[in-house]
Amino acid sequence: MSYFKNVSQVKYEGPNSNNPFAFKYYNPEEQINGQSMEEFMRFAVSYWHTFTGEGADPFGAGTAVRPYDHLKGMDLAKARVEASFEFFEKLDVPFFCFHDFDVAPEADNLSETFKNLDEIVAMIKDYMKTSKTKLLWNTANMFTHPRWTFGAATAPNADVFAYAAAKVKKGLEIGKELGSENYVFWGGREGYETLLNTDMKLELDNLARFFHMAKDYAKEIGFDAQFLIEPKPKEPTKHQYDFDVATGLAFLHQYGLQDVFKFNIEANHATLAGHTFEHELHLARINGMLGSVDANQGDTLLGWDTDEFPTDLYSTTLAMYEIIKNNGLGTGGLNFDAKVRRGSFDTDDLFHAHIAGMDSFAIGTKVAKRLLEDKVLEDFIADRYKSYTEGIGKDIVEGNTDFHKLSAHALEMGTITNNKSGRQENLRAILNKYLLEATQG
Ligand code: XLS
Ligand code: NI
Ligand code: NI
Repeated sequence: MSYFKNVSQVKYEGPNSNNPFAFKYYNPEEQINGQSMEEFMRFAVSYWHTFTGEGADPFGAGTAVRPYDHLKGMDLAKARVEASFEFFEKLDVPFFCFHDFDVAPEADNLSETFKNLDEIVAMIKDYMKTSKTKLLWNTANMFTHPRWTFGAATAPNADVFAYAAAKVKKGLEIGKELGSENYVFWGGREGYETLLNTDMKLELDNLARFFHMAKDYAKEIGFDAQFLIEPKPKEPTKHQYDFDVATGLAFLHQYGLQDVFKFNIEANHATLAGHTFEHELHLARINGMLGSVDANQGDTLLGWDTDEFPTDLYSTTLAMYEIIKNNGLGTGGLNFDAKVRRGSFDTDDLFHAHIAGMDSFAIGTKVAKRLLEDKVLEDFIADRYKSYTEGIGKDIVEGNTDFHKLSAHALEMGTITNNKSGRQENLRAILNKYLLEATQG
C-alpha cells in the first residue's frame, strides 16, 4: 500500500522547473568539495516531526491529516515505519534520525517498553536491508513522561538516574543494531527551574558520570558511533545545562569528556542562546568539535524553539560556509529537526517542506563554495590581521615578547592611527551579489 499517493519520485529538475515535487537546486550528483552533494550534505529526516508529530500546540490538538490516523499503539507504530521508508525513498534521502519514543510506544513498564522497541527496531532493520537510507543518529526521549519532570541524569532522584541509564543503554544497543553513525544527547530536561531547590554541583557531576558510563558501555558493546551533545539554552527548563557551545566546551573539558563528544548544532537553539547559527558552528569548528547539524530556523518574533524548515538563504549560506571550511561533517549530517507549521497539515506539505529545506541548503552550498573559491572573506580577514604577521605582532603570535617589550613598543609609537575600517556594509553587499549570482546557473 502507498501512504503518499500524490507523490512519485522527487528528482532534480533544475531552477526552471515549476514542479512542486522536484528539487530546483539540490542536485544529488553535483560535485562539491570532491564529493557528490548527496555525500557532502548528508540530509536526514527527523522521524519525530515528520511521522510522529501531529501538529499539536499548547492551545490545541493536532491538525495533521495522516494516512495512519485511524490506528493506535503498535499498529500505528508499524504503519509509521512503513510510511517512513516510502517517504525516504520518494525523497531519496540518505539518512534519518529518531528517539526511541518516536518509533515505539511506551508501555506500563520498562521491560514491556523494550519489547515494543525490539519489535519495531527489527522491522526498521528489515526495511534498511533494501533501503539506501541509513541511520544518522538515534537518541532516547527522556523528557516527555512525568518521571522526567526534574530531569534524567540530573534528576534529584537516583531512581530516575538509573531509569535514564537503562534507556540510554538500550539506545546504544539499538544504535549498534541499526549501524547508527552517531548517538545524540540532547539535554531534554537536564537543567533547573530555581536554585532555591537545586544542587547544581551534584547535578553537573552526575551528568558527567552518566556520560562516562555511556561511553564505557558503548565501548563494551563495540558501538563506535560519534557521541554528540546538542546544546540548547532553555526550553523546556528555564536554564538548560548544555546552554551553548561555549558552555558545553567548558563542561566537556572540566570532566575529561572532550575527546568523547562533538557538537550537534541546531540553528534555532543557537538563536535562543542569543547567538547566530554560524557563531555556534564556527566556535565548534575552530575547536575541532563540529559534529552534526540540526537544520531548522527560528522566528525572530518568537522566543521559543519553533523548529521551522530552513528557508533563510543568508543563514544556509553562512552555515554551509562553516561546514565547507570544516571539510564537511564527517559522520554527521544535516538533519531536518524541523516541523511543518500547524496549518500545513497535508502529507504533501511534508514533501514541500523537505524540498524547500534541501534546496535552501543547496543554494547556501553553491554560494558558500564560490565565496571560498574567490577567497572573498578570507582575503579580507587575512589583511585585517596582517599586523600579526610581522614586527611586534609576529612576536606576540610566536610567543617572543612580554609585557616589558610590549610596553616599550607602546610608549615609543605615539598615537595609534593605523586602525582600518571593518567594511561591514560593503561585505554584506558583496555577499548579496554572490547570493544572486550563484543561483543564476
Ligand atoms: C529539542 C531538540 C531535540 C533533539 C533530539 O529541542 O532539538 O529534538 O534534537 O532530542
Ligand atoms: Ni534538535
Ligand atoms: Ni530543538
